[in-house]
Amino acid sequence: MFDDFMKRRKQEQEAKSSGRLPPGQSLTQKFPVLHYGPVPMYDNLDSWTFKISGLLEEPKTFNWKEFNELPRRKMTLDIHCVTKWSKFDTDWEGVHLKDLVDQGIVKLKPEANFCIQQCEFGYTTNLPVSVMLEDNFLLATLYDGKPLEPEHGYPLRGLMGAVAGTHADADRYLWKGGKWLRGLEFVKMDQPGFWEQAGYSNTARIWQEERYWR
Ligand SMILES: Nc1nc2c(c(=O)[nH]1)N[C@H]1C(S)=C(S)[C@@H](COP(=O)(O)O)O[C@H]1N2
Ligand SMILES: [Mo]
Repeated sequence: MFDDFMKRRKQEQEAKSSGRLPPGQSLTQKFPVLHYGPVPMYDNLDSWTFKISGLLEEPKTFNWKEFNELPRRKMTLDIHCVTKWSKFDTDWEGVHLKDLVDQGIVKLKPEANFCIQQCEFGYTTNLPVSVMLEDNFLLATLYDGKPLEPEHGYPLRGLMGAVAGTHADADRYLWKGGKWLRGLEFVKMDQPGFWEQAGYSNTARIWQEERYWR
């Protein structure tokens, strides 16, 4: 017990001095669960769809099988929660928006400035499209090589993290990834989402410690 504690303290000191731990954060080995409202339960994914709508040349709807046939990526990210825990080296697999854009599967209109993640039960969160095209955001279906746990967003979540060793402007707190994701809507004007309207920072940049705006 005490050894574990000392080990964690040591790792945390190292993480801080290496600049990998953002201001005000502590390291955890666990994977805490955080959200508002119930966890959706699926008997099967037969009627699950993923809709891409708004400012694009043609709207798209994918069923679960089609979604899994899209180009895929694996990513390892450090994740940082606004409630002050950080977890290093988390392994994810899923679909990256940039691949969909590069391969012409999603054709954005030039005025598509922001993207709203639309989740079960009406949860939304908003990001500039430029941020979602970076290497620290994924539409994730697998964590640690396995389907997501229900409470972590099964079957699909937006995942926002940071690439270890970089301090990118695109690095945002974890709430910028919506669990139980069912669609993306591209819009011209920004639309603050659920936590943003509840008082969390709209921009949520971790290295600037943008946690709350009131
Ligand atoms: N649909 C939905 N997604 C959500 C939330 C939520 O309330 N509903 N909370 C966000 C918050 S505040 C955080 S910190 C992360 C937590 O993800 P985790 O439970 O997998 O750790 O999910 C985010 N995604
Ligand atoms: Mo959070």
